[in-house]
Amino acid sequence: MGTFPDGFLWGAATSAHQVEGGNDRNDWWDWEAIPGSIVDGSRSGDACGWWAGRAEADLSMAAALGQNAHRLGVEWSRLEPEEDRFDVAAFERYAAILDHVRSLGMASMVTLHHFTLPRWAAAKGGWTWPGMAARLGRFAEECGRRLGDRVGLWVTINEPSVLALGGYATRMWPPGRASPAAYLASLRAMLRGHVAAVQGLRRSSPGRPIGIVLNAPWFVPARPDHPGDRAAAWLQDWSVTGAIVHALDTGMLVPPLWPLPLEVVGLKRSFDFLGLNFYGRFDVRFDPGAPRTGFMRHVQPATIRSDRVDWGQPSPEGLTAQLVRLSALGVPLYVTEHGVRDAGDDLRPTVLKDGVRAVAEAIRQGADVRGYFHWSLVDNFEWAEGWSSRFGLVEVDPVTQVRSPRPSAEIYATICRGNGEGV
Ligand code: IFM
Repeated sequence: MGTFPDGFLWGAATSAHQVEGGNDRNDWWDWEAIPGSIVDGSRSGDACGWWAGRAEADLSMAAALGQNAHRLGVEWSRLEPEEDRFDVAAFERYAAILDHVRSLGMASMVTLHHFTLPRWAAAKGGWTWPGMAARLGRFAEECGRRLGDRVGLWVTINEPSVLALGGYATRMWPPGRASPAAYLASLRAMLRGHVAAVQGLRRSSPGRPIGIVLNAPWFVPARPDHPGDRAAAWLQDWSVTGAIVHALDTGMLVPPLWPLPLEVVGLKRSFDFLGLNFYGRFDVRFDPGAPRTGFMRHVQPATIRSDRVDWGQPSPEGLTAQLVRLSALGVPLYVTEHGVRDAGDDLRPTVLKDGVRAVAEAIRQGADVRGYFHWSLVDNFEWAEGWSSRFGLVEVDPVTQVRSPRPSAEIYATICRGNGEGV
């Protein structure tokens, strides 16, 4: 037997708002309309046309490219356009998409909350509204009831720390709160939302594995022996990843999430698997002259960087390290996203192959990794980057909707068909 177990999931990931098009009832639709909010002035618009019918062709293309699984999202604002009013036709459209996935022999992983909020929930304050967690729980229960028999794996929330950073600590994303207190409050609320979603899904979709997806960048000291760099790297990791992993592991909020240890009832080990989204390594340097960025700076080379966003330096070692770290929690792991901003497909072949080797190395070191989902199947609406950052194995022209597979699509197909061997 090779390194990757039989039944390993090889797929790509997408999220609802980024590919569907016409999602005009959520907070992102409104945010995109604010001048200056999207770097290239673009809008999600028709996105990749999945809602209008292109999902099936793209998923068939994924299957033809050797993929045996797909991670997709459902859009809360479609399914619950007004508080407590669920849209039966929208559930039917997702049921049709999931039936298509199944008819292709592919497994599905479905994310309930991937950054966007229905307008009615955003209007109440989003993740700083005290009722938010319970609303996610109610929504999750309804999704379980109506779609549960079609879903392989459920994900409650995608990347709480990234949403908290973009929307609550800064003004990059809605609701643009730019407040450290809101950052922490939103994280606490998302952890509670995860618990409520798990409870809702357990009631309506019993027996289906449920997980949460964490983005865990690899923060390393720029000068390995420098005490200031070491402390800064540790602190950044702790506030972005470590405190959340600790909370999921023990059920306890500790600083900076809460000043004194505080239990969140139901949180401890409230997941059947964990998803890791991994993009890169950040070299952290202590900088006494940078109080606004917590006395630290990132000094890694600008490999996956746009004018406003840095995804870090591609780092197979970091991917292995984070998988091995999460394996300490004792549940199966999935790489739920890994990829690179690279319209020219210059870096992607190497990032992809190195990434798969890094997963193999984590498995050799004892991590129970069950799948790898590349971000992304197709170019899509990259949040505040608009259409200016391209992550697809397949290029998409958002105007003509023409698809053009990049060389990486075929490289990945060979990996998928060979179950990861011989990379
Ligand atoms: O496009 C995003 C995705 O929605 C969440 N994880 C990171 C990706 C690339 O930035």
